[in-house]
Amino acid sequence: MNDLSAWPGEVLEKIQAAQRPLILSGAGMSAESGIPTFRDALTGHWARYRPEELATPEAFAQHPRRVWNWYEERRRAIRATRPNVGHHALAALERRWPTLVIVTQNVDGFHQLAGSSSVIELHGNIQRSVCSITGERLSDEQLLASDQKPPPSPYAREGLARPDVVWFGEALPAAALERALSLASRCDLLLAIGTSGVVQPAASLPLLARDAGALFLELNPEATALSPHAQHVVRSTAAVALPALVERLAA
Ligand code: BV8
Repeated sequence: MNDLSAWPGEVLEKIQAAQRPLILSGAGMSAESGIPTFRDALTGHWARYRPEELATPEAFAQHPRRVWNWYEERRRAIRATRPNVGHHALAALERRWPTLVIVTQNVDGFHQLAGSSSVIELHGNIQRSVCSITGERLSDEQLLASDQKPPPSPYAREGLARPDVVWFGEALPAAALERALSLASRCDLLLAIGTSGVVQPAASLPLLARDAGALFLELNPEATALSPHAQHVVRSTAAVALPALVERLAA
């Protein structure tokens, strides 16, 4: 069901006029693929933890097996599902707007899987594992060489395999952040999709764009920390409103 009313005429005209659109996506983008959003990623037996307690280098240092198992469970959940029609709508929009870039906080790789070719991963990718000391990539064979959880790293004596994601308290990949900041300061449209706008520095990108003169739109079924700053809010979901946007722009 496409919610055509989600994009009123005057907003649609401004979107159509955009030359340098930028997308900021968060966990809500993958919610309709069945992947719990980050703030509710801790369901079941994980519910006694907060994400900020597991997604940190300290947690990994103290409880490597617990942290590794949480990521293994999330990796399995991601591999058991697919990008949704919202991801595919953004890939279709890129065909209309070759300059479209997606800056994502998500670690599931679903934008790329759906066919988007210009994706900046601010927080890494859960499908990749690296050495906890050297940061070198571990292959599936190296991961499967041991049944320890987490597997030992072949690159450093005390090294362990860790997910190639940015934990709280860790710096974002410098090149990715630099490019995202530069694009946000030069875009003429920023659409934030499915993010609560809590995690920094990603959450500052829409405000940077807006202060630099861009039209800032938010797509989210709920109010967020970013909502008051948006020039227009689409209270809908990614898998409903994004195909509708593609349809409206194609009309
Ligand atoms: C850093 C990878 C410095 C791991 C993640 C104040 C200012 C600046 C920084 C800080 C600050 N206070 C604290 C900090 C530090 C911290 C931070 O921001 N903490 C938060 C809790 C306040 N930031 C950091 O530590 C960052 N690093 O600052 O480094 C530094 C510099 C130099 C040297 C050393 C250090 C690192 C942050 C990255 C953390 N890693 N992920 C993993 O995934 O396990 S963040 C994690 O949160 C995910 O990536 C997630 O994507 C991201 C943001 O969450 P959201 O995507 O917004 O998801 P959420 O669940 O919150 O919301 C979902 C939304 O979707 C909701 O609004 C919902 O309504 C909506 N929704 C639901 N269904 C749908 C939908 N929308 C559309 N359609 C639907 N169907």
